[in-house]
Amino acid sequence: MENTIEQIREDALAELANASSVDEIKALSVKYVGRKGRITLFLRNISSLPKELRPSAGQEANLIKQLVEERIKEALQRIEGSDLNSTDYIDVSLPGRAAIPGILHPISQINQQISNIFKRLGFDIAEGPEIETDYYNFEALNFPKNHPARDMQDTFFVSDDIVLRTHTSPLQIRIMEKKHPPIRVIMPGKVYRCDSDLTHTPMFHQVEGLVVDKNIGFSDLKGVLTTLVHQIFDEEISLRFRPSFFPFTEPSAEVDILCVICRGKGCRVCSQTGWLEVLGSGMVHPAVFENVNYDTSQYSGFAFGMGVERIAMLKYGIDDLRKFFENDFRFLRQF
Ligand code: 2U9
Repeated sequence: MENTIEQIREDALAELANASSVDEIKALSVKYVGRKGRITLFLRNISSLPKELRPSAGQEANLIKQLVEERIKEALQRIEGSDLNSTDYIDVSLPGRAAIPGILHPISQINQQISNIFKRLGFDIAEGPEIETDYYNFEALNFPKNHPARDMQDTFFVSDDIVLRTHTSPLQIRIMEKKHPPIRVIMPGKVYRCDSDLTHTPMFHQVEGLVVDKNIGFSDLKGVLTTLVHQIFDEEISLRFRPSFFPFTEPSAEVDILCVICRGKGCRVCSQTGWLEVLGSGMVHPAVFENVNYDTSQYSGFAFGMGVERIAMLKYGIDDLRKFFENDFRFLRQF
């Protein structure tokens, strides 16, 4: 009888070593350790052995049964390439996980919205270098030599003469150098200022615009910017044009909207003024036109600029500028 269990063991191990499919292994499992398997029957028949042989035969048969069962499991793992007992066993019957569709960053969405508004108004869209010369960033735009914007505290200098553009305005100069009026163009792009706190980041997005033609007046500026603001904020919100100063425009005006939070009553967001600044604008300074050899007796124009992050914060009621740059999907997926 002990020879027989040895024989069963050898047969089982040899057959398992040669098995090459899951079905074959399952059939061998039935053949050796199933209800009527060879090892099972051997164990069942132990009672027919002489009494003194029963304990050692039983012990050996049980060890062989354990060994064969282990080899069956190993053979299955070898073929299926997975550990059936481990927690990362793949349950192929589970439903698949849906891929999260990508979305445009809220700044890109606002940029696109602004571009679409201007495309409908007949404007071109231009892009240009983010590293500029002192001439295009300041000199040609009528910034005097001692203007604070030229200070290290406000501008990133690459060298004495090269800066990271502090606004997209240098591009307007480049365009006017190449093209005669009429000009209707907007310039979306990244700009850089040496500033970092709750409401300022060293890089932010700006959209500036320029219109030059015969007979362009302040009323054209007001008409275009009123249309822009109404379309961005999806309603005919009240605007006010407040006198201001920029080196490249004269007269200049900052544009405010009625506070979107308190509707003019005064609150923390509008610093109790009832108004929120959204744009800077003005009629292009004659000195700027002279720098690009435009005849100021024939042509006039207006220009404007806005910070895209600021517009997005007001439109969506976001109080912390840093949220745009953290790339937290829980924040971004809301837009
Ligand atoms: C040329 C002539 C004039 C562009 C202008 C502003 C007013 C302005 C700010 C808004 C918020 C910058 O992003 S911000 O910090 N911009 O207030 N920009 S007029 O005027 C130009 C540009 C180019 C040749």
